[in-house]
Amino acid sequence: MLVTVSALSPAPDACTAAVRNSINWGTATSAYQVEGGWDADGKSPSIWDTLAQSPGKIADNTTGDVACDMYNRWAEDIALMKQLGVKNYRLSVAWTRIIPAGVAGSAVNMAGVNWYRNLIKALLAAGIRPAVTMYHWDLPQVLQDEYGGFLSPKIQEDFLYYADTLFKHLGDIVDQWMTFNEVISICELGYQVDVFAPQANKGLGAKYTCGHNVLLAHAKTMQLYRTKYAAQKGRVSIALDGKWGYPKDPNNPADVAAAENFMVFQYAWMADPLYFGDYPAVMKETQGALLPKFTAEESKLLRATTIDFFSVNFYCGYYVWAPAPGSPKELTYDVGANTGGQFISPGIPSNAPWLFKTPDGLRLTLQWLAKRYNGPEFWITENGVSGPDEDWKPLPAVLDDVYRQDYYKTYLDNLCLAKSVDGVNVGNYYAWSWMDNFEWRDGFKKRFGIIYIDLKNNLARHPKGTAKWLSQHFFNINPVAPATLRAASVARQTPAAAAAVPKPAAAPSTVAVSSKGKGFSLPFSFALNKGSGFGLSVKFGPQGK
Ligand code: GBH
Repeated sequence: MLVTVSALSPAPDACTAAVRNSINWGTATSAYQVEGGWDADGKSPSIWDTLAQSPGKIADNTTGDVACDMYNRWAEDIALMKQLGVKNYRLSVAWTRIIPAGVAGSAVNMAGVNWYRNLIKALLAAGIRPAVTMYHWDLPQVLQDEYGGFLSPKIQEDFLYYADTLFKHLGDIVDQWMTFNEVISICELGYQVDVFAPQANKGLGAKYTCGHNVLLAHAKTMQLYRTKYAAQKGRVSIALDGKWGYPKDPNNPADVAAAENFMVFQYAWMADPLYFGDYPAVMKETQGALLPKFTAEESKLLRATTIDFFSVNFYCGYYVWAPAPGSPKELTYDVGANTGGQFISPGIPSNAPWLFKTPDGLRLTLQWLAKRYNGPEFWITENGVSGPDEDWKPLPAVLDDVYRQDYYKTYLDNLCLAKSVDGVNVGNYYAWSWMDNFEWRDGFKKRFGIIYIDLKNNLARHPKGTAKWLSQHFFNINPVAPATLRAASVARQTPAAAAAVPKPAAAPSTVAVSSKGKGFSLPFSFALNKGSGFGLSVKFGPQGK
């Protein structure tokens, strides 16, 4: 369809051709959110099938049963990606298609394996390089029923068997892997509280137990890949998420310390064990017996299996301030301890209560992580926003997504500054999401796609303005991915290539970023946190669900 959209704005200032050339640009989805085919070809139910199929759980009463029907329409989607010049695509595999019975040693469902093989081969043939997440929240329901899913150490062995199966059957055509997507979402939203499946609601200790099992399953997977599958010569990581913490009053040392802890309790909870073999000191000191301990052997395994690149999902930042004196110690710095309340941010609100436009938060997060972990290669594996009014606006007006274009323009400007000015080693970037999809508890009410999905007309796909903007300035910058994966190593990301990015002669005048800067001076409103009234005034609890 021919549509008129607002004139495409230029590339962000900091994203010079040289900087854009030094990053691999792409877009992302996850299995349950786009595939549909929920019981096709031997697939068993996952905990998200169970949740979404229960009446009243999803905002618009949709499910992922069909979602975007990518299970049947993948050829069309790949053709559209190719048309827009997309060269990198992050997808996830549904565990329940591959090992329907879940447990280690049980049958591999070759129909499921072959669906992914066909998809990935078609991607490669279209010059698109895949990056595959093994677990994006769709746990086999049988494993939840049998032993409580991620609360039992048994999950480690079952996950390892699943990972082994993926390396064995897909490792010849996939060489970029992420074990898990967003441990905070898995463990806090799924096990500590009841926002996401399996809605365990078992408290803070459950979050930490879950995270511990995730870390050990991940480390064992890394070890397996580096021994049994070393010849595949790929790279493996784990996608971590976090919000940037802006100290509410940057001149108040207590707020600055709270914001620092806010970051530690998100990223360092996972990344300190991955890099240093243990949880951060402040977590061990304050969380007491709720936080599990690593044995000497586990700690050694973690240190020996450091991730091959640091994968970050970034959306926004919040204000953070010091907990009230006398707050219970184990809850003091836990980002999810509060319930009720609201997210408070210096940024411009979006139509999702948790998501604000805070573009410099991306740069600040990368600076913080680069410093703590000594400058690893970073991939932004998710970044994006749901557009206002896209759940009701008609075609073609809905495609003119100026709000989203501005989001990407400002965030990518900061990403390019992080690379060219701060020297952060940014390898890949994936816009979330390729298409509007099943946005978990929000169903199709929140649309993150750069491609619009017409729910009223057979799920027809229509590129939004953002897709055209990204296509012109970013996707088409990248060379075609090599068709054979062996050759597709990280040549474009060598230190020499990164060093070749010219630094601007003068520092950009527009963005002043200090490591704990305020960022924005927009008006904001306070909301009282219902309930606890202590701790960081940011929560990840249910929002009117
Ligand atoms: C990502 O998570 C997911 O990886 C992706 O699947 C998803 O589509 C995308 O975000 C957009 O949401 O219900 O108000 O308590 C980002 C982290 C965790 C942010 C859950 C929103 C819900 C908060 N997300 N959170 S609320």
